[in-house]
Amino acid sequence: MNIEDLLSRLGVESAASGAGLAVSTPVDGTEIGNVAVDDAAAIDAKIAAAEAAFLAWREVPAPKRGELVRLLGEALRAHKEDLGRLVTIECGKILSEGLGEVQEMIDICDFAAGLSRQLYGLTIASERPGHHMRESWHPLGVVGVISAFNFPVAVWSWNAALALVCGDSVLWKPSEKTPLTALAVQALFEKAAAKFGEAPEGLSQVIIGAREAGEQMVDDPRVALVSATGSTRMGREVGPRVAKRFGRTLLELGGNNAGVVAPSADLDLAVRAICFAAAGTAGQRCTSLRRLFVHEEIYDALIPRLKKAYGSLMVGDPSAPETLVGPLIDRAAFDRMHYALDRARAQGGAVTGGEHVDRPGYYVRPALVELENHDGIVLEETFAPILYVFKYSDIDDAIAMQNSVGQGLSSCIFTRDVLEAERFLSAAGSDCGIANVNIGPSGAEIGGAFGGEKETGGGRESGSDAWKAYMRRQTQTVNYSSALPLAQGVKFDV
Ligand code: UN1
Repeated sequence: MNIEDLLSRLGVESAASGAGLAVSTPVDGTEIGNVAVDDAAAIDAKIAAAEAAFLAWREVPAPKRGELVRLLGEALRAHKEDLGRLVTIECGKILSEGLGEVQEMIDICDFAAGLSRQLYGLTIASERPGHHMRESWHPLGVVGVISAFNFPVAVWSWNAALALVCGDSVLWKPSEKTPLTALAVQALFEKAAAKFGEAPEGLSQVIIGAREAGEQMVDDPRVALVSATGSTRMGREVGPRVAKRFGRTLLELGGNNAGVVAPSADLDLAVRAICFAAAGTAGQRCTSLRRLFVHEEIYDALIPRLKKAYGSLMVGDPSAPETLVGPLIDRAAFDRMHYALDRARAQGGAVTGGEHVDRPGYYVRPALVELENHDGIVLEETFAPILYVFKYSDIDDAIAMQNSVGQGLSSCIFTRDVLEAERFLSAAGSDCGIANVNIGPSGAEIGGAFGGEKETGGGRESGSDAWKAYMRRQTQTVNYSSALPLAQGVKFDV
């Protein structure tokens, strides 16, 4: 596939401006582009343009703003195949997942277009006669989006589609590993904006650069909300920096997601779900399954089946239809996987799989690690297809163990026992932002709020009422009488 043709169909002039940031594909490690980077002055100008765009956009009626997002969804529908392929080439996920990622973008555009007529506030009973109170939601300002390589386009859309209908402008700093897909999405946005006809200049822009580019956006008081997706380490830097200037953050950070397989589980279903969640996307989702607690009664029935299924997973070219596991993103990811496996072995783990697959790029066989003690490397998120497996005998112990990590993104239980399932979902159950029954922890739909607790950062993106993070709340009290009764019965007669 000629990358220049693909980009030009998506509306990107050239991927070879030659000015600074080299882009390579994890498919075989070759260079596929070299894109111009924004220096500090260019970023400053983009922030200024975003601020000016916000001032105009906030006065456009929300349903009209929704029309722009609807047009963006149409552009994405028309270019789903090309953009999905570009995602596969640039970040290495298999084609059906590349296409699925674009589908998530389309879905959130549909959701946001509907939402643009439903940015509801409350009416509140006033304690004073002749008064009424209400709560209004107003546009917030410039929204800065920092996204990671593993969902190079969808994460932007979960933020941008909501931010745009909420009346905000958007500045996007994509991962430096995946700038081409960002430029393609920007081109599609511009196509939609041209069709819409009334979008202010600078309403949605991309900033290309490395860490300093993100830092400049994070520190700039004109950026009202920084929505950052990535590692907990990154969030620990972004959070305090934005808080220092009293800006807002929406953090969607690391996960160390677990699954519990209970005695009554449908094992066929569990094996399929575990393979997709732990080995799919080469373990490079923040929702990937990383720890599995298997009840002692079914351990010897499940684990051999899981090993057999692991052994049959096709690892290779992510564009080939039979492939289920594509490459790791780069050498550093490959090294981190091997470091984790070495540590697991040193902790007494029995490793199955995990071998390097001999072809250009960094391809590995997904690894299963059977362990007795839940500690050490298990408590860390390694962005690779490693599944740590433990035996349990008591459901409450399994839940306590699943909760005993820093992260709190996603979780699941495989059971046909309704009491156990409800216990897992109860206040005393999973402590994660996402808890599933008879489904793996990954592959969430856009309709729910997406994000997690503890070191995952607490932010929620996408569905439900996540839109509220992109607006400011105003409590309004109106006196329609000619008296001036004070709240709480205070007397102040002048
Ligand atoms: C991520 O890996 O950053 O639930 C997000 C899922 C996707 C989102 C993953 N909808 O796996």
